[in-house]
Amino acid sequence: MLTVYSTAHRLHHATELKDGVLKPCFEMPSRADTIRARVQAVGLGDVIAPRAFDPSRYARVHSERYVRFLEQAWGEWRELGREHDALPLIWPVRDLRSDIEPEHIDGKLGFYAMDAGVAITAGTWEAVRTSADLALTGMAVLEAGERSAFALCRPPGHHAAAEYMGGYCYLNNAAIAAQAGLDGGARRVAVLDIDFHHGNGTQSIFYARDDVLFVSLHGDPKQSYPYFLGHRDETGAGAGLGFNHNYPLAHGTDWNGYGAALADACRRVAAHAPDVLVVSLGVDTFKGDPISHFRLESEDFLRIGATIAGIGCPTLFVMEGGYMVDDIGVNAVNVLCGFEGRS
Ligand code: OKP
Ligand code: ZN
Repeated sequence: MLTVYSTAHRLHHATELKDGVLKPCFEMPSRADTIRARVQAVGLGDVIAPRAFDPSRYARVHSERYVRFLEQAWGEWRELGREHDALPLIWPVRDLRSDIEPEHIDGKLGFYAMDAGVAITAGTWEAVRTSADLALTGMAVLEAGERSAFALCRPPGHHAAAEYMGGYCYLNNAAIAAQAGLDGGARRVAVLDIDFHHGNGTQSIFYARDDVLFVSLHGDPKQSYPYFLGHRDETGAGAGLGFNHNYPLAHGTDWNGYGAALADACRRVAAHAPDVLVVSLGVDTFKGDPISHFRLESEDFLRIGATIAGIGCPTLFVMEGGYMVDDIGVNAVNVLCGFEGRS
């Protein structure tokens, strides 16, 4: 399996507001480099650089003004003489108006963010757009005839929706790749999200559409971030009714509960008969993850890969979360090895 990787991710290393304190993000550069090292250690396949795509490709699933905001936010912040990471501090909840884009950067940050886990720094845009380009390059690899590819994206993407960032995510790499698959001729695409956290952004982007099936296994939003989406009764809207399926699972879920839910989720994906499958690959379901609450063991990730392979469809793996840096290399690559029938 080819891996698409770039060192550009290192340009993004930010702080987040966590437990009331400004701290370095758990989503840190060593994550991607740990996974890349494991890809090479097991001889998964060649590591290739991404092609550069035009931002109009990102605007197939995001609004143009949101993409422009991401590109310009750091400059606007710096014009005010600020040097620390740009973070939002006010949000248009419920009866506040969200139909008018503010002009001031402080207003824009709140307008385009769902939480304070998405700092913008000097290198953020370059890292973010390269991350999306990794996913687009991965989709191009499949279109060239490969059965699978691994886009080693960082920052991740699945919390980012058409017009907002959140949870370490800025551009939705998986959604951008899924849309590229359709634009390249696929008639049906599925996105299977196995990150511990619900992929609210991906769900939101495709919620009213029947050409992209979204299926997600995640910590129950009653107990887990992102709290405000990911319940079982969210099954799609309009033409998209029946094309969204959530499997909220309780804290403490181990392979017993997880394996059964995954088998059911994969049956649904196979029934959609996708021309291409995008997997939002998070390994924060691991028992030792510092910010998540499932109990999967490293060997379970081999089983996940084998179960996904059973769908029998060209598959693009897009890296999402996973925060215990020492183990995420083994766990992420175990999914890919399991998919290939290796142990
Ligand atoms: C991203 B991915 C708010 C941040 C709360 C965010 C967790 C994001 C997980 N200050 N924590 O799905 O692994
Ligand atoms: Zn996650």
